[in-house]
Amino acid sequence: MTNHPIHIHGHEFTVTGTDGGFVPPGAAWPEVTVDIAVGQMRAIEFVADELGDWAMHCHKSHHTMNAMGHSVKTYIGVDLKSMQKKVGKIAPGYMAMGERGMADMGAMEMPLPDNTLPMMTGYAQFGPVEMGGMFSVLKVREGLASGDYKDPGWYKHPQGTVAHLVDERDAAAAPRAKDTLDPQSTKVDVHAVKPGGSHRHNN
Ligand SMILES: [Cu+2]
Repeated sequence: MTNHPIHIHGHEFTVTGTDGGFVPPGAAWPEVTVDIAVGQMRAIEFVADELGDWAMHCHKSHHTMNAMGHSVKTYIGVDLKSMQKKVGKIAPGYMAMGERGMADMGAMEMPLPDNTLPMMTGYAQFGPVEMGGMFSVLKVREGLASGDYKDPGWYKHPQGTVAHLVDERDAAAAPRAKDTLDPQSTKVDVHAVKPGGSHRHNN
């Protein structure tokens, strides 16, 4: 019983409906996140024209990282070894998790207590999907028929568009600031890229 700021990647949408019905076109507003209170409904509309697999999810991180328990903290970046040891003394078998995000949890697929939904599960093409709960994947493809909800499979990224680790031996030496510095001068060349320009929300 809480509100859910629902967010999609890759597209802007228009909020076109509330519980009172569809709003007049002039009153619809552009968004990428719409907060939905308890018991509320919102209609959103957008043109799905950015090809890819896009996250559609609640923007409260604990709603996508556990079974929506509001008193559970996230532990990203925290070294939990000593805590695991201490808690393990009174609760044998206790597992501290979550310090590296939730991929470990997604990969584990451990047995669950009765009447409990999995915190997260499922793999995508790059490994475990690190979100669960109020999270889905929006698959935008060319040529999908209207009303065709068959799974089109994972998006085939055009060659050269997927980030990957570069082997240090193959990589050219990264330029360092000192290489471009005149030792006699205190001037430094700075190259800044101003964000914006395009208003696309597709990262
Ligand atoms: Cu939520």
